[in-house]
Amino acid sequence: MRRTWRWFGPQDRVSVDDMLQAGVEGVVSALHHVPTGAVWTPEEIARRQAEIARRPDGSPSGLTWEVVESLPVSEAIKKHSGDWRAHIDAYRQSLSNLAGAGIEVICYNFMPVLDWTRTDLAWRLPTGGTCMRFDLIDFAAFDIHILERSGAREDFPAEIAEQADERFAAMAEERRRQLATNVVFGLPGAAEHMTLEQVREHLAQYDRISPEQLRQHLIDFLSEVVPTAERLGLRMCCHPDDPPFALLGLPRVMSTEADYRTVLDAVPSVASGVTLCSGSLGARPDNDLPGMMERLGDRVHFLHLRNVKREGDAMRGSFHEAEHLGGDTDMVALIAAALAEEAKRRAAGRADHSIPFRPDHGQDIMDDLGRKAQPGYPAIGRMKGLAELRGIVTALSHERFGSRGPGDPQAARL
Ligand code: DNO
Repeated sequence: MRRTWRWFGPQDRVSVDDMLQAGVEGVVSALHHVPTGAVWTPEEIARRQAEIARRPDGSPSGLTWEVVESLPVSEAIKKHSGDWRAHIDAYRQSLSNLAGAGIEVICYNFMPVLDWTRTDLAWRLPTGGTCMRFDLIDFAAFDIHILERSGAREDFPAEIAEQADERFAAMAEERRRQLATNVVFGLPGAAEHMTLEQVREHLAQYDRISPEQLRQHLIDFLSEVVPTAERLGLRMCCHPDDPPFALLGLPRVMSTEADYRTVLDAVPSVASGVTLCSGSLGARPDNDLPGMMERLGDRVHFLHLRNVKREGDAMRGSFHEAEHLGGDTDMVALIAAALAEEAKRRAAGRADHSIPFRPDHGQDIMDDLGRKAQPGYPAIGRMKGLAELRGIVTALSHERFGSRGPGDPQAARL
């Protein structure tokens, strides 16, 4: 398993040296400044590669850009509207330019309007550290009372809507403003402070798009770009919905194992695969992460290892981002399944037998608390996660004590 780390570019408060000190082998990055739908040019790709290759003192870092996260899919492609065909051509051109630069793994998602959503970006833990949290009652208060989306109340169980009424009534003006900012943080254009009116406009455009239709648009998109990816030797991998349930009346189609199975079967090429994000998928009690790794494994091209603690048994409920070995996902079993998949690939002679993983998100602890890195992407919290995950990988791979895959007598002990 290859240790990777998400880096947002030179403005990232976590430096190339920090990555080296954390024990990173490869870098995950994206050209966040290129507008969605436009081509990633060879020049811009080469510039980011050079930034990754150089330490702050100018000496070589020895690191390379190994995974793209994300090459974003435009809203036009998701809706089959406007310039969507031109955006597909641009997507293919970007894939070709990335392949030309030697980058093979391309992560993307197919969430309409929203990327990830939380109600708290810095929720205080008993230790004094902070983490991100999704509180369903706060979210309902936003949807019903701040966004005032028509039909919002009916989208929640009656008791949640009532609790949201009470919570909103007691909420200070400052918290109302902060809640709105937190929820729309993942919306495209959030950096330009999208107004609530603009959010409503984006949402309205999905009024007539059912989940079945959105799924078909995803399959259409893959049918168009996967042959190109295949020819170029690339591995595309779809990130799940985060959180993995319907929000704001939007269709969501990559939330469960069945969702993945449908899309993988519809475009049966190894170039179309999965970003298995244990944190996103783990927010639903019916997602069995080690089992998904076992069953979807041959198409998993990228792993996001993160843990969430669900605050109840509901299929759609509150959760917070736990420590990497805390929370509800059995991380040891998940990593064992990933190592077993790698062993199968080695036996089959697959060149992609080493699966890149990154410690996804981290709690803000120690010096992270003043550093103001991207929410979810602190230096020390992620380094702690990486160290813990690396310990499991090392132990399970140990030639005397660990499992080296199926058939190994040690495997039974896991
Ligand atoms: C959040 C991330 C997501 C992810 C995209 C992938 O921290 O995991 O924003 O990068 O959904 O396309």
